[in-house]
Parts: sequence; structure tokens; C-alpha cells
Amino acid sequence: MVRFREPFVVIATVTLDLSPTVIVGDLHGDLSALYEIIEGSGILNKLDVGWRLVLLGDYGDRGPDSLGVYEAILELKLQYPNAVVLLKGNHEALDLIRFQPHDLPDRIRERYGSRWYEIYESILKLQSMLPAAALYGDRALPVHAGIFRGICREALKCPKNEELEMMLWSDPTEDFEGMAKSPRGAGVRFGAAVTHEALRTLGVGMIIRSHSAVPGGYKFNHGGGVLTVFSSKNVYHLEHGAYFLFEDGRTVLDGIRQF
Ligand SMILES: [Mn+2]
Repeated sequence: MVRFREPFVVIATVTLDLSPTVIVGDLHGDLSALYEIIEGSGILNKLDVGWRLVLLGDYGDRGPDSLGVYEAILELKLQYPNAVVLLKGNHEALDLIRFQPHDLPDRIRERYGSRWYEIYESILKLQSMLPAAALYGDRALPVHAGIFRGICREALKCPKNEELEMMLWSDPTEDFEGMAKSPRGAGVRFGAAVTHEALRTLGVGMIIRSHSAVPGGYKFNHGGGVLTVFSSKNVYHLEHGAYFLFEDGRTVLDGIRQF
């Protein structure tokens, strides 16, 4: 298991410049999907020449190799601390809302036996320090799940618990324009009017999120204002996962990579 050293500074939203960026959606213990993305994007040869890797959260639970995913992303973070950005998903916010399935502790127990709790605690501590969103220049807001009515840069800096819940649990909808409670039991469903107001207020072009297992690995909502990328394949038996490659001068469609 990778050991990380303190101090880590807790920042709710990180600000990123417009370096080329690979954005990865939910992995949920699908280590082979992460390997496919690393290989397909060639990112390992680029992280020390200014490229960046942003992961949208939901690293463990559900899939066959949650610990493998944690080891891989922590190795990357230790090797390239500034170029690798690990965002928080709802599965990294157990302290906010308890959810099922949460099988990560079982996987740790299987591998580490009586030492399991020490390791689980250090993972929970790491999770509590992950930022919830990123501002990618004036282009995008990468965030695990969604946004909410009234979102602004101030709220992104220091979100209240209910705001954090909406960032980690919500889903876009085409059924209505506004915002309503989610059938997930946490977060909201937000319509196109909420998205377009948020994009105007935040001064960014689009929301890039994951959280929903969409067929094909990606989906646009709200006239292109929201892009979902989902990267885990084996957990949901999806034919394709996807990630997103952001490069200045490239169109959004050009940046979508299915695998
Ligand atoms: Mn999620």
C-alpha cells in the first residue's frame, strides 16, 4: 500500500490552467479500464511535459479491483503531484452520506487481515482531503456529479454540506428546466436552465461530470452544456467506456475518446 505524507491542503475547488488534460470518469474498481486509458492516451509520457490527468472520483466499490485502482492513482499522484488531480466522488464522501455498496473495507480486510482498519482509516482520511471540483480556465467545471441553482465561485471555494451533496450526487435531466429532488435519495436532478445559468455565473463553457453509467461511455445534455464521461466498463457490463482529452484549439467532440 502506498504511504502518503502530510501535509495535504484541503481545497474544495482547484484552479487549473489550460494545459492539455485527460479527464477520467468513474472507475469503481475497474483497473483494466484505467490501464486502457493510460495506454490509449499515452499520458505517462506527457505528465512531466505539462499535461495533466484529472480523475472525477468514485475510485473504489462495486468493481473487482478497488485496491488496485487506489494503488495506481496514488502512485501517479506521488510521482506527479501537480499534474495529477484526484477529485472526490460520492464514494469518497462517506462522512457526508452513507451509501451502498461500500465493499472497499471488505477488499482491504481480505488483503490485510488484522491491519485492515489502519489502512481503511488512512484511505478515509485521504478521501476527506480530496477537492470536489476543478475550474479549468474559462472552459469547464469538472465535478463528479453536478451543479445546483445558485452555484457561484464563492460556493465552489467553500461549499456548504448540502451544496457538496449536490455536487457529488446530482444528475442532469431533459425532463424539466429547473431543479428537483433526485430519486437517488441524495442530490438533485437539474435541468437546462440551471445549467445555463451556472455556466454564465461561473464563466465556463461546460460541466464535465461522471456519476451515471451511460451507454457508450459519454453523453451530452443541455445542448452540450453538460458532458458525462464514464470510464468503468466491467462493473456495468458496458461495451465502451470513455474519457475526455482537453486540448486548446480542439473541439469538444474531437476530445471524446471511447475505448
Ligand atoms: Mn458517483
